[in-house]
Amino acid sequence: MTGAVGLPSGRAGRPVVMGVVNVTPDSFSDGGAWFQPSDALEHGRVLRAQGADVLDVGGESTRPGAERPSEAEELRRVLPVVEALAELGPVSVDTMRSGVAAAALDAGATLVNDVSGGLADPEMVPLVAEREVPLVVMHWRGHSTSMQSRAVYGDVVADVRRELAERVEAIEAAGVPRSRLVLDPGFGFAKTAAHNWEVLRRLGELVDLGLPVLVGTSRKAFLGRVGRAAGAERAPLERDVATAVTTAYAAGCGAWGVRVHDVAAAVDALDVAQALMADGEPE
Ligand code: PMM
Repeated sequence: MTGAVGLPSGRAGRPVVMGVVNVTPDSFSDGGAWFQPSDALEHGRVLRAQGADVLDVGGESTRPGAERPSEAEELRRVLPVVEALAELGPVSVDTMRSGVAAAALDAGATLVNDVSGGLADPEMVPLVAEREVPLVVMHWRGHSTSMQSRAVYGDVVADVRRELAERVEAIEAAGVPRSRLVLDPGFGFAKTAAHNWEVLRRLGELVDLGLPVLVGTSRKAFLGRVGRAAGAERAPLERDVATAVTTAYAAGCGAWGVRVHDVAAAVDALDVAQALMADGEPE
């Protein structure tokens, strides 16, 4: 094994832009447009050219109610794409399976994005400890088939904050230093629209935990409904302007990074946010 891998950073002081490459037939956000490896590769190249700092390659849809693919199928989907895209720059693998993470790291990925925060597979945290790579620890309460029944909170922000802090403690105790962890509140995972809005409004309380925070609101359903009558929601592909707004807002709250489908819009939004937060005339 070579030495430990650090966290990626954003260009020119901007937050990190993680571009989504879903190699799935059934993701809510892009309707399976990149299911063929050649299409996923081409899409990844475009996102990289648009300014993505990291490409997040995933082979399992986590939309509410989704059935899981087998591990063999997940490997078949992601490995060729990870291998080819890793030649162009940093790649993360979006998986809950340690076997898929291990193979993706062997193929050139340098970051693991586990939406279960290491809970779904007990071998995930030991693998990340051994490989000395960064880990995105998302707030998670169960697989997609059952997660919406778990959307029960006292104070959603306090509960997410506490559950993430507990994960950090357990993961650190298992040998992954906190300097390699990124937290993610898990928008849309075991959360109603009201919960998502509350977490986004109070994002600063999660940033205050002192670890980098990744924000994944891109194209999610709660952005589709706002301002629209019931039955007139924006379709997923019509949510990129709304996502650009949450991206700029996340930057203002001190987020470390955003996970987005429309990378060009995110880069624009972050440039404007950065100009707003700077002193004097922007460059
Ligand atoms: N959302 C999805 C998948 N992976 N990973 C992180 N860290 N955070 C998220 O919010 C997240 C994720 C589901 O949406 P997709 O269809 O856009 O991949």
